[in-house]
Amino acid sequence: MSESKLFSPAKAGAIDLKNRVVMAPLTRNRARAEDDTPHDLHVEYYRQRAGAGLIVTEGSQISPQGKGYAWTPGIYSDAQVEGWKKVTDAVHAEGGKIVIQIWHVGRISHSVLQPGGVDPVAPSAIAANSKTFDGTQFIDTPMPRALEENEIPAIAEDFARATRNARKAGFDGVEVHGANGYLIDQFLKDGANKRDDAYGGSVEKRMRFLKEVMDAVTGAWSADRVGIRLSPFSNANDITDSNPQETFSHAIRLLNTYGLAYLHLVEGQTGGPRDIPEGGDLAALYTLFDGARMGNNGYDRASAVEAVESGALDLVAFGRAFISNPDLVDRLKKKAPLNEPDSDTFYGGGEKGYTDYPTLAENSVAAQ
Ligand code: 8OZ
Repeated sequence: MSESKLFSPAKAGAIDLKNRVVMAPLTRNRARAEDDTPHDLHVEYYRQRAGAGLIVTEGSQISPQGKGYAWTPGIYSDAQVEGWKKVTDAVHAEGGKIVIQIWHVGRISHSVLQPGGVDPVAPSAIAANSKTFDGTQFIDTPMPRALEENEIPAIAEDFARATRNARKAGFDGVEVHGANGYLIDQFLKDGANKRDDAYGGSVEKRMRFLKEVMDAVTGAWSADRVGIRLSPFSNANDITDSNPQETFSHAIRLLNTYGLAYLHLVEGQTGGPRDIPEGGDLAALYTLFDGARMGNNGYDRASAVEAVESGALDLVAFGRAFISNPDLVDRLKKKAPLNEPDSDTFYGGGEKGYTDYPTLAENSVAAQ
């Protein structure tokens, strides 16, 4: 029996992947509370999942200001770099590849999560009708402060520092989080960006922040080690755009000028239906892009095999299935049943629901 192309090697820019199954970025809220540092639990969690062709880590804040939820890890301090180094060493020892997702949440935060208790920042002073998690409960995201024009370049520089730190920590590359209603998406989409300066108004102006971030990141590491995640049609975190097909066609043309490792698209609503609104065309967006195409959202074995064999995608990212199946690639190869994820342990806590999901071999021992 010939194996599906899903299990064949691929390249994402300069990164060689042993198969085309990607572990999607997954927020798990288990960093050390005092300094947002990943630790031994993260080493074990990512080591267990090194069978993926590529692991994309959970979103990791580029600065204290970029944090939006309790216990998400950072990639701005030396202690965080040291913590991540242990993770990348463990994944590499198992023959895996791993990139870090670098993140600034913008308005999806709260003063209780911000240094000095200040308001979170955004392109415009428009509150998102959304929630964040403060470590105890879900709380409404508040009215943000609109960034001054002269504050914005420093945020792009924070992305550059995060990229240099990722390199020091031994990652194979970085994924810029441009999706799901966080800061880059807030600048891109006109529902959240009402600026009338150089960073808002026309599509070109709304893309300026993205351009400054990509200039900074690709200045810190070669572009063939840099991927980006976008969610053109998602309304996650109360984000809207009046013409996403046009906005994201422009954005992808801009991204093509860098020679990036990959484009990662959330297809439809983040963690929800795959439906695309009237006038939207995902295939057209993928076709515009000149690098590896990674798709995500609700794929199963059959739809992932089909997407890769038809040539629609080069790589398929699985989220929930990787939470509960550390050996997901092995299971997909064997068409074995999957463990069901327990949503009560997705966010926060310790090893329960994190590093204690059984492999196929452990399942069969348990069944005896
Ligand atoms: C779930 C919970 C908190 C954050 C995203 C980083 O949607 C997230 C996230 C997901 O991209």
